[in-house]
Amino acid sequence: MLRTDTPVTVYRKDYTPPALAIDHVDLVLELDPQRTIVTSTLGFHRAPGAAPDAALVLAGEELELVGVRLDGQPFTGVATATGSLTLTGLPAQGTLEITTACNPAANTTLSGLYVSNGNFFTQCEAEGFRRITYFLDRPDVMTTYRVTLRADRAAYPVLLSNGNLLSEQALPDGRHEAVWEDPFRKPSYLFALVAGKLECIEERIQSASGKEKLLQVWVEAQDLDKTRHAMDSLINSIHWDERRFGLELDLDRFMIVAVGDFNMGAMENKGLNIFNTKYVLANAQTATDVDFANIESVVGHEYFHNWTGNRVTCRDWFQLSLKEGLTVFRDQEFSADMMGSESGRAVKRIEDVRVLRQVQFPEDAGPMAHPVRPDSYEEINNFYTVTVYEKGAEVVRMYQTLLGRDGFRKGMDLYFERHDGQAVTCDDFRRAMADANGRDLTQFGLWYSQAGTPVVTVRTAWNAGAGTLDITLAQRCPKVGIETRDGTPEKQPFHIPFAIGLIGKDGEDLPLRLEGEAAAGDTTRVLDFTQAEQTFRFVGLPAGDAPTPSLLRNFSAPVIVDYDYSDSALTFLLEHDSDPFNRWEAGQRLATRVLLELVADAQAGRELKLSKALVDAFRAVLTDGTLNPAFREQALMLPAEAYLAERMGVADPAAIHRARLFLREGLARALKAEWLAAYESNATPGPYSPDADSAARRALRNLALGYLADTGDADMQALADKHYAESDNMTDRFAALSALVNSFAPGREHALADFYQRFENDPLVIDKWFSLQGMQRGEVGPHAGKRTIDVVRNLMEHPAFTLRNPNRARSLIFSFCSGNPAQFHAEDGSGYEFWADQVLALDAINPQVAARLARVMDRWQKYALPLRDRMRAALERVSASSTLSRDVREIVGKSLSA
Ligand code: B3K
Ligand code: ZN
Repeated sequence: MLRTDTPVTVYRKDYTPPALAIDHVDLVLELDPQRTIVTSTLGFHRAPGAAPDAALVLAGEELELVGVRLDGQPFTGVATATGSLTLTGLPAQGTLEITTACNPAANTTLSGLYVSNGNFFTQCEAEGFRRITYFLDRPDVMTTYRVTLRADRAAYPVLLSNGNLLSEQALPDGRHEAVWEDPFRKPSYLFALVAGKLECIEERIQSASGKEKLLQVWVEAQDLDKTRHAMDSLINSIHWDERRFGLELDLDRFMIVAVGDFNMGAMENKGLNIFNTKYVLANAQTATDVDFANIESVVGHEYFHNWTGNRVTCRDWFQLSLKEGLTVFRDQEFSADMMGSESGRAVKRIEDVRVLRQVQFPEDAGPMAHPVRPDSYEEINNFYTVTVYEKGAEVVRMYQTLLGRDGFRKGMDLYFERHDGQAVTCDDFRRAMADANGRDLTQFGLWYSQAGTPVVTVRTAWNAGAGTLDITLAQRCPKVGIETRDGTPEKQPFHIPFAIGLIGKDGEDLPLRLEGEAAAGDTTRVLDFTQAEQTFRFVGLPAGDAPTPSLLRNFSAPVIVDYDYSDSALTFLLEHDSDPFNRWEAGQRLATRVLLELVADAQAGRELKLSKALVDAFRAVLTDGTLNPAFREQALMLPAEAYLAERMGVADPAAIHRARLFLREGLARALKAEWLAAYESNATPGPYSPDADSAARRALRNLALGYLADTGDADMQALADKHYAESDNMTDRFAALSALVNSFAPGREHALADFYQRFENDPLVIDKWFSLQGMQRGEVGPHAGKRTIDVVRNLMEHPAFTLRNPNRARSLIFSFCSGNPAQFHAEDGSGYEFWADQVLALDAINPQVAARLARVMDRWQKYALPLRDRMRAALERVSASSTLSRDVREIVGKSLSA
C-alpha cells in the first residue's frame, strides 16, 4: 500500500467538541470478501452552539463512495478527499444514508473489516471504523447501533455483532441475515462484527443481582478443546469485578471470539471481545503455565474494560491511559488476587515491575518518551505504549497507595456516579479520586503531564546515641524525548508515595515514628515526598547499630532509587526483608552490581571471576524451602541483557552477553548439587494442572534444568533429553527444548525436529518453535562461527513462515531483533540490515506491525561505536523510502531527530 500523505501532528490543546451529535446508527452490511457494501443510516442533530453553516467532515479510508441520501432524497453537497467526506448545506437535524464499498480480502492491515482464514473480523480501535464507513470516528461521539449482517449462509453460518440478537432469517440466493442491537451508547471504536464458520462453548451464570447471563467463547471447530481456560477466566473476571468494585455485567450476553490474524492481544468491543488466538486457546499439551496466566489476565483486562473504557470512555485519544492504565491496574490486581497467597501476589508484582523496568524505563528515556497523557502524536496507533499502559497502571496504583484500598474504591464509585455514559479525561478521574477522599491531588497531576523516570537519591544519617535516623530524599527528572524539542518548561517535582520500612539488626521490622508524632505506627510508612529534596526524621529507634532501610517497598512509585547499599546490607535484606518485593529487589541489586563489574572486566580484557558473595546469596535462596518456589525462581533469574544495557552509560551488548553467560555458567557449576536437588524436589506428579502452586514448582524446576544444562555436563544434558521425552505438558516440554537448544546439547537438533513434527498443525506452538530459534544464543565452543542471523534468515524461507500473520512475524523477527541483543547487535551490522529489510517489507503489508518493529532501534544513540553508526545508517535507509506509512515514518523520524 502506498501512503504518501504528509505527516500531520495532532495536538491535545486543539481539542474541540464535535459539531454534530449522532442520535442513532443503523448499519447494514452485505458481506462479501472482495466487495462488501455498507449502508449507514445516521440520525443526527447539530450540537448546541455549533455554527449553522459548518460543513460536516466525516473520516473514511480506502472506501468507495456509492451514494449519499438526506432524508430519503439523493444529496449532492458532497466532496471526497483522501481520508474524508465533506458534506455541506446540511439542516440542523435529519437522517443521512451513506453507502460505501470496501474490500476486506485485500485488507492486510488488519484494521477495519478484514478476512482471516476465510472468516470476517473487525478491529476498529483506534481509527479502524473509518475503513468500514464514513463516520465521526472519534471516541467522544457516542451513539446506539443496530447492525444487520447479511452473508452467504454456507460460507458464513455464524453472524455476530455487539449487544443482543434481535432476529435471524434466511434470505433468497442462499444468503441469511442477523440483526443485532446494542442498547448502550458507544463510540465507533467499540463496534465489532464477526462472520464465518465458528463454533462455541457456552455457559449460563448468574450475576450478583441474580440476572442470567449467557457467556460464549467462539473458535474454529478444531480448537474447541482449548477454550475451557478462557471461559473459566471470564467467569472469574465477572465475579471478581462484582466483589472488588461492585461492577456487574450489564448485557445479557457476552462473547469472546478468537482470530489467528490480529495486530495485538485482544479488543474490548462491547459485548463481543475479539482476541488473538494466543490469548484464548490453551490446553496442557499446547500452552505453557505462562500462556495460561496470560490468558487469564488478558481475558480479565478486556472484560474489565466493559466499565473502564466502555461505559466511561475517553474524550479523545490523548486520554488513552484513562482506560488503559486503569484497566491494566485492574487486571494486575485480578491476577494477583487469583494467585491465592501473599507470596503469589508478590511474584505477580515482581513480574509486572520487571516489564516496567525492562521496557517502559527505556521508552521513557528514548526518542519516543512521552507523558502518560501525551500532548501530541502523528499516528495514534504508535501511542499504545508501555508508558500509557504500564506506567499508566503504576499511576493508578499510586492513588491506591496514597488513599488506601477503601479510599480508592470511594474514588472509583464517585467516578462512575459522575461519568457513566460519558467520554471524559484523565483530569476527571483524578478529580473523582480527590473529591471522594477530600484530598488535594493537584501536584499528583504531574504524573500525567511530565515524561521521564524520576531518579530518587537517598541519603541517611544515623544518630546512634539518640536513636534517630534522618532519611533525605532528593528527586530529579531531566527532560526526555519530545520535552527536549518542544519548549517544555523545567519540570516540577512529582508527588511520590515513597513506602519505607526500617529493619533492626536481628532482621525484624521496627515500628516507625516520625518526629512530632505521639506514637509509633505500622512498620511500613508511605512518605508523601513532594519537594525536590525532603528530610524525614524517624525517632525512637533502638540506639546502637543503624537500622537497614527498606526503600520503596512493593515498588510504591515508578522511579529509580539511587542508594549506596553495601553488599552486606543487600545480602541482609535478601534474607530478612518482610517486604517480599524488596527481598527480590535486594538480590537483583546485588546481581546487577556483580554483572556490571564483570562487563567492565570483559571490556578491559581482564580475567572474569565468579563472585563468592553472589554464589552464597543464590545458594541461600535456592535452598530455602520456606520460600514460595515461584519467588525463588524470580530471585534466581539474572537481570536481562536489555536491562543491563540500560544501566550502562554506553551499551556494549557483546560484553554484557559474555559477562552474563559467564556468571550463569559459573552459578550453574558452583551450585550444581543444589540445582539438582531443587529439580528433584519440585516435581509435580499426577495430571497437569495450571494452578498457581503447581506452576510455581514447575517454574523453579525448569529454571534449575536450564542452569543444569548450562553446566555443559553430559549427564545434565541427558537429563534435559529425558525431561523433554517424558513431559506430558507444554511447560515442561518447551523448557526442556530451550535448555537443549541454548546449551548446544547433542540432543538439540533431534528435539527441534521432533517438536516441529508433533505440533505442525498448531500455529501457536509453531510460533514458539520459531521464537526459540530467533532468541537462541550464538553458537559457542565447537560450534563457534555460526551466527543466529543465518539461522533466522534461513527460517524466513521455511514453508511455515509468513510475514502476513503478525504472530508468526513476531515469533521469528521480533524475537531475534528485540529478544536476542547480543546477536542482533553483531558488530558487522548484519542484524540492522535484516531489521531494515523487515521493517520495509512489513510496512507494505501491515504498518502497525512494522511500526512496532521499528521501535527496536529507539535506543540507537546509547550504543558503542561502530554499532551506533550502523544503527543510524539502517534507520536512514528506512527513512529514505518514499512509500513509508505514517506509522513507521513517525517512529524513524523521531529516532533520527532525537
Ligand atoms: N484497546 C485495545 C488496543 C487497541 C490497539 C489499537 N492499535 C486492547 C486493549 O488494550 O485492551
Ligand atoms: Zn486495554
